[in-house]
Amino acid sequence: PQTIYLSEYRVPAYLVDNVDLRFELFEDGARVHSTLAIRRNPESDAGAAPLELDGDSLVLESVALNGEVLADDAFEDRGDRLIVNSVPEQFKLSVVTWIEPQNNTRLEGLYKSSGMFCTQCEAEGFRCITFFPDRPDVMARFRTRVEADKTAYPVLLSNGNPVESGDLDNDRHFVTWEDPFPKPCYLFALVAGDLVEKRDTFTTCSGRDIDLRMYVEPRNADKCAHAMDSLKRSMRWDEDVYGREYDLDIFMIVAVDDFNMGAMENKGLNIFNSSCVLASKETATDVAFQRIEAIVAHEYFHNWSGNRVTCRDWFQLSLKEGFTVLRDAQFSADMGSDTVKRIEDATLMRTAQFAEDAGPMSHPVRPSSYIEISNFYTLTIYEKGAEVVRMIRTLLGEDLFRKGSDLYFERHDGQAVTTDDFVKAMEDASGRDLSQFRLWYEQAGTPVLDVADEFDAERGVYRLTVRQSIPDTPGQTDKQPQHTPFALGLLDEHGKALPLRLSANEQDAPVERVLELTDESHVFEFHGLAQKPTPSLLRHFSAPVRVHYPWTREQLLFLMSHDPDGFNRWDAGQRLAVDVIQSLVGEPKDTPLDSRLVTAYRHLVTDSSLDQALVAKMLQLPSEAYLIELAREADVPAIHAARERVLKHLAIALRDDLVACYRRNASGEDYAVTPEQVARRSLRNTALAWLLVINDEEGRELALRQYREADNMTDRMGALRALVNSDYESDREQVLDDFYQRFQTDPQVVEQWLSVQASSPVAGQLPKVRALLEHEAFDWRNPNKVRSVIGAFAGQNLPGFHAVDGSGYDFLAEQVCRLDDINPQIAARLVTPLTRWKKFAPAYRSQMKSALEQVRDKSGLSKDVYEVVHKSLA
Ligand code: BAL
Ligand code: ZN
Repeated sequence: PQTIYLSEYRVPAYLVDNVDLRFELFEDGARVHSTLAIRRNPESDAGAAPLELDGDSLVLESVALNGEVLADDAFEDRGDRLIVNSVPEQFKLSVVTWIEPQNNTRLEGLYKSSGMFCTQCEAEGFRCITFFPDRPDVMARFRTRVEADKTAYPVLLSNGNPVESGDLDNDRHFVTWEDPFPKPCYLFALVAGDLVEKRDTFTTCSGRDIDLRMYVEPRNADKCAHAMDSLKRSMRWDEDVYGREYDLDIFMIVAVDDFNMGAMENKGLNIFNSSCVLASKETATDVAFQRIEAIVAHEYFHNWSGNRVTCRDWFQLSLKEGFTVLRDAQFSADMGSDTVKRIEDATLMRTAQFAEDAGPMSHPVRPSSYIEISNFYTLTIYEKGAEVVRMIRTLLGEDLFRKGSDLYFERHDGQAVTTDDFVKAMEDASGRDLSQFRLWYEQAGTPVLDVADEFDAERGVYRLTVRQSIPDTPGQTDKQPQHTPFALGLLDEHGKALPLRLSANEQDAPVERVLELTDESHVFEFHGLAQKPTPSLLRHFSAPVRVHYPWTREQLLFLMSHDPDGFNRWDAGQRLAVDVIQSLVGEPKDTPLDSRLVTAYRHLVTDSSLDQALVAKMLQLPSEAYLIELAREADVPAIHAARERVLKHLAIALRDDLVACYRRNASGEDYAVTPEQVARRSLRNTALAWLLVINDEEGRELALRQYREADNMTDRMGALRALVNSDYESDREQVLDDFYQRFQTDPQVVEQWLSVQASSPVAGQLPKVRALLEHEAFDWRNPNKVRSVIGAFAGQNLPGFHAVDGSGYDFLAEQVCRLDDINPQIAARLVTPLTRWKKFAPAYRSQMKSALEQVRDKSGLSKDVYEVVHKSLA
């Protein structure tokens, strides 16, 4: 397969001003009539070069230029390319293609899901619909006529506004849509199906009424309210916080069951994976409710950060994704708790993005090459990209950041631009020099900050030395220090925040500062201190870096209960738990455990005056995935055993407190996804899980009762998960059966049922996971089902996946090979856990590598999987 390089970017030789599409949809295929108004690009030096259009899996029926059907020798159909040799400066090209959506299992382009037609065009799916310059810097106005059987497909949708509709012969009908905004073809969408419509309206800040519509299958009609409310909140928030008003008269959301991604921001017609949009309290957990709110917001925010201003090329993907993830994170923080949201984001970064950045697919936020762009919808592009924009905001301050964002949207509205254009707008609006900061986009790898301190008692000066280093990553060595905001505070021995005087005579010094790191090493002196303070470093996770500082357990315990910064209180608790667990890895079972951990956790469980949302987070022990990421050579069974020991030790010591915590957090009120209620349910379910870890009989009874009596999925699933992960085998089977009987007709709930089993770390799970693949509910063509079983097993059942006999690795290799023929994008995602083979202890490493080699040697490997596997074996 061919590698694409950023350095080889050239402006398009031809531009498309208008696209006229006509879709004839049938059961055995679809005929697509496309007429493109094309002209030479005055900015291109390609002159009268042949016209080249991208294509994939298309049957070409005819080509006409300015209405004249072209003879066979006037063009060349190379399958992935249609070349028209001689074209005038400006012309209309009409192409008719035949496609088979019903057989499209890759779910790229036009395909069928539960009987409806739908599309996914980002990144390069439009070329599976018709021949087109499939690149984001070709922006055109689309007019789309959809024709289909009226009974089977009463709803016909595309981007923009409906301008015409009517009946056709043979019980068919049509609707024509016109999108007034020029857009790249990756934002094209079409839906045809038998769907119910839910309507609402939103009045924008300038007084325009927007028609909001959700389209779902009839069985999901009662699961739309949360997404609709989330949408209205997002629309208001984007006006208030970023000054962005919606621009079309209609905004539509469609839910589909078979979808590779979470959702897609097609102009005016967002298409969602059902699991990321449909919710009722009976079927969705709190986490799902919050995820839906965030994703609805994310897709909506793309209307400006992505659609009005889009990417010049796919190397710039983080231009829209990083910025939009930051925007949705700000929104979620405003809707709930800022600290909790930050904890969740930092956890994802430190557990998964850092692992990606230290692995074989490590790449900069703006990559410089790729084989298959679908492989670059990564945590680095999304989450690290968001952290990079967040750092700009931290460096500029909120007001200048907003000025920069306003300038960016104003300057580039209707354009396809680069991450550099974004940074330039921030520079121009703020007057700040971000030239060194740009390295965050160019250099891969997680920077390490080594922090050392000393106290000069005589001078009352506390000296902090911060050294920055960035590890080598594939293709990149000898990196330059990056411009990094480093937020910190200092505490005295009572936990009081100390003024941070950078010189002896500084008046009114703040108690928190954002220091700016630009050199490899910095020394900061803080004056006027009576005693050596306790540092609270990298507050709010002010940069996506690892901080190494020789914290003592006393310091961590102190910060855990005294740091005024909630994020760092949580962080101190995590560091302490990590330290305790790590000290037990591979040690004999009777190695004593630091009793101070019990004291600290007892305080959390019993003191209801603490912020309960924060406590709910602090009670989550560091995950196995995080402990693996921190290990030099991970021995997963040993890590699992050490973590289990700590968990059991805490649960035994706090047994009565846990029961009391469980009872105290019983919910008497109507279900609502408020931060208070979410915290309560989380605490209650944590207490339950811990009680079942130690086979507590009362805990078991509480779990069974909670399972039976729950009026919402958070509680039912909390009880189910606790039982499934417990040693109570017959209860486990019974509740699993009951759950399936109750919810078998609801795909989103069945996904949760599959996932809770596949991710359960109880021993001997692999045969059960294999059995799930044979279950009537499983479907190889549905990405959610695949993720719920295979993804959950390899990504969450870490002791099962890393079984010492290598059976977990062989299982994954086998399934990836099978899936590669059905849906390469999903196959390439699923193989990820194997690609981290270098991270593990030698016995595991070699078996992982040979499983990867099995995948590599599969015949007809897709370029998606090829890229991931070859890079990780290099
Ligand atoms: N653009 C792909 C889906 C998303 O990030 O919103
Ligand atoms: Zn996005």
